[in-house]
Amino acid sequence: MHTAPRICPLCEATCGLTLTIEGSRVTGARGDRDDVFSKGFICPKGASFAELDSDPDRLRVPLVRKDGELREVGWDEAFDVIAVRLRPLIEEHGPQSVGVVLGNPNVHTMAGGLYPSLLLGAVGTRNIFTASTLDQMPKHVSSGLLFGDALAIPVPDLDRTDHLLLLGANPLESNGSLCTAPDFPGKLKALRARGGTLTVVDPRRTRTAKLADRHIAIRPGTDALFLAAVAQVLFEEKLTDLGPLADHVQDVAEVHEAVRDFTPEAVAAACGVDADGIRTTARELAAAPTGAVYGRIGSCTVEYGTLASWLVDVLNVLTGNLDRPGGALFPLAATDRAPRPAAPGRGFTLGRWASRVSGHPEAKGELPLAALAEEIGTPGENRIRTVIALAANPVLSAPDGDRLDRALDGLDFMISVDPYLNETSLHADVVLPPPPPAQSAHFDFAFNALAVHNQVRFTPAAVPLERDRLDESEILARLILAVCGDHGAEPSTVDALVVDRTLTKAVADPLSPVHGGDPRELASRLTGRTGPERRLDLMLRLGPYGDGFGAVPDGLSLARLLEHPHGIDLGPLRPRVPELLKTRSGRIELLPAPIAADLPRLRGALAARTDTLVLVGRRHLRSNNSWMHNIQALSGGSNRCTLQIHPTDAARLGLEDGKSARITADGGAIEAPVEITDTIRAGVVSLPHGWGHSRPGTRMSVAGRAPGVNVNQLLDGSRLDPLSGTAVLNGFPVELRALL
Ligand SMILES: Nc1nc2c(c(=O)[nH]1)N[C@H]1C(S)=C(S)[C@@H](COP(=O)(O)OP(=O)(O)OC[C@H]3O[C@@H](n4cnc5c(=O)[nH]c(N)nc54)[C@H](O)[C@@H]3O)O[C@H]1N2
Ligand SMILES: Nc1nc2c(c(=O)[nH]1)N[C@H]1C(S)=C(S)[C@@H](COP(=O)(O)OP(=O)(O)OC[C@H]3O[C@@H](n4cnc5c(=O)[nH]c(N)nc54)[C@H](O)[C@@H]3O)O[C@H]1N2
Ligand code: SF4
Ligand SMILES: [Mo]
Repeated sequence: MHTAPRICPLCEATCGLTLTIEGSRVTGARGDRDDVFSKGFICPKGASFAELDSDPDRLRVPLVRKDGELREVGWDEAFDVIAVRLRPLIEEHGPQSVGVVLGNPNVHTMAGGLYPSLLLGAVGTRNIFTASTLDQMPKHVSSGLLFGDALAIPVPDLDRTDHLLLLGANPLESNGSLCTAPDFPGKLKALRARGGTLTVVDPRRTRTAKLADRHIAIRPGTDALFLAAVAQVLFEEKLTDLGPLADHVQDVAEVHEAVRDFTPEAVAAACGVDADGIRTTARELAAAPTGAVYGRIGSCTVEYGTLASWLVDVLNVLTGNLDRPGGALFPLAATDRAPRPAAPGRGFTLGRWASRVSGHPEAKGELPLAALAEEIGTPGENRIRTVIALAANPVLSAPDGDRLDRALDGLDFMISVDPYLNETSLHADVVLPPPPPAQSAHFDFAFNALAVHNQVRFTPAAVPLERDRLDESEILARLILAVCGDHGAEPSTVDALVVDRTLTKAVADPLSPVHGGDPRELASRLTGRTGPERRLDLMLRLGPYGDGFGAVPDGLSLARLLEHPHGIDLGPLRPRVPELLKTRSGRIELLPAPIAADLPRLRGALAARTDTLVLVGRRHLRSNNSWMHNIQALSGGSNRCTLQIHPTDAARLGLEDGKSARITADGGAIEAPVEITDTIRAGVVSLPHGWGHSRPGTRMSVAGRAPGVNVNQLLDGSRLDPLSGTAVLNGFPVELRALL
């Protein structure tokens, strides 16, 4: 029996775990007290790592459809099938006939960080759909427009702030999102213990809201109105103070003009909150020595998601909190681009192309995942005929799974890279299962760039790869080779190509520490046992803390990182403006044109009906989207798919606790057990997502025993935040009826 460190891949907090290993099996997990970032924190999901890793329902070998049935085959045979079928389909129908779907776990694996962009390049399709358009795309769009970089997302400085205004997030259940912070609950408690204040805006009195000094139970979908009113008060009461940031911001007066009509009194009825509460929120935010505004799912996946996301940072700017310690800052990760002298950039453009059927504009190169079914099912040139799904379960995660279900059945060819035979992968012609997490090395490419403290950690595979297994990196590299017509070539050639391309560019760059060097000689100095590890070494060495291949003697490299199995602390977040700005003006563009053009729509919301019942989602600590209901240790108890409703609404509609209700909306009707609770605002009901494991043909035995219902069946995919193409998953109207 021995132990090994492993960074937890199960949520954005990226806690360090200490795995107990017997032989080559993981038998336990506890928090790693020596981890420089998480310092021993663990949650029930991390604690169930062993069960999750050894779930007997995980696929061991590839599946290939033969005579209509999925059969187990060897890896070579699976890739032979892909090579024979995929390339000819692309040649016959063109690259746009391929839809690529990237799901959430891609941000939680090394493979998902390193290969999807290469796959997309190899296929050459614009039909790219990811979980982002069910999630944080509004934030990418607002960051793209404000800062010129869709990936420049400010995070609240949780450890130092004096005041946090948190909207539409429930980190006590989710452990945080777009804000990587192990022990988020502890950080909120510490904020209060040091005399700071916490305001939570959420239609539900969540566990996070219970921790707050003030809870504002807003009517769903109206955060943009609320935030606009807070901005209006800041202007009206002369509470704006940009501080040193003022030199780098344009259009402040224009924003003042744009929010003039959104007074607290004007928005109060629509938001369902009192005007005084909005004024107090503005005054407290302005008065705090430092403060941060932070919005998440409940402010993103709503009708005005991009406007709300934009206003979050407008408030951070107006109060001088953007880019200052204690406010909202931009992390600098070890694999980020090394800082360079400030210079105007290329800016961020929306709508460079549009989806074929409904003409949805692209955002950040993506089309709305809600439009995938119609892109497959609607005849015509460039119809999607082939789908490659990497770590995605859109049949449950995206609107109208029934329609997507039928559409996927009509494809010419489908590949799923997925450890489970679930609601989506059951449609594939080839299923390629990655190994359990303990068998892969881990590095957080995505989340270090969203972390509340700069740090870097790498954990090698904790146990060796089992026989008959391929690392997910190798699976994706082989897929890329098949797309390129190089089936059978060494997977490492994909990594070697990237290394060569990156170094060739670096040696030609006068600002690079390797300027003038020889790419081949530099490549020969990379360490790492695998292609992805060598690529990581390259990124670290050319990154902001890197050794520059010797130019910076104490700098970072993979070898140096391996000497620190519990990670290296890179210090608290530091100001990065203006160096990080990539707008055309070289400044923060506070009122971008697409935002200004969307504001009249928000004005319309002032007069919206407030008497309809609307639905919001919720998360449970022992769950994760659609794929962790198969772990016995995490199932049952309060982690259930119930319809939460306020007592007054239940009484009015004749609903009884524990009995079923029929819920009807745009996309159809579902039935769920009623849970009466006064923790939800009247006029609002809540159902969690990721349930509905009752479709025949899946192989998830535990999940199938308590299947729940799919909330996304209530949607037909037509409700989108127009600027980002993000599905409206929160705050849509529903009708209820009691069932006997
Ligand atoms: N109504 C409603 N719908 C929602 C949401 C909501 O709040 N309300 N939330 C949305 C959000 S934020 C998100 S991110 C999406 C998530 O939706 P998806 O992107 O579909 O992600 P998951 O549901 O987590 O499913 C992940 C898939 O990846 C597989 N998987 C797990 N680990 C690995 C791995 O290591 N490698 C590979 N290749 N596959 C793996 C799982 O088996 C599963 O099939 O759902 C969205 N849908
Ligand atoms: N345990 C667990 N952890 C997870 C996940 C999981 O499924 N389970 N999923 C992971 C993923 S993919 C993500 S993206 C993150 C998400 O992390 P969070 O953003 O923290 O997600 P939620 O817990 O869904 O919290 C969203 C909150 O918004 C509220 N809300 C709904 N509509 C509105 C609205 O219009 N306005 C306001 N102000 N609030 C509203 C809901 O009541 C809910 O409490 O969690 C991650 N972590
Ligand atoms: S908080 Fe997230 S990263 Fe930490 S142990 Fe739990 S699931 Fe894993
Ligand atoms: Mo997400």
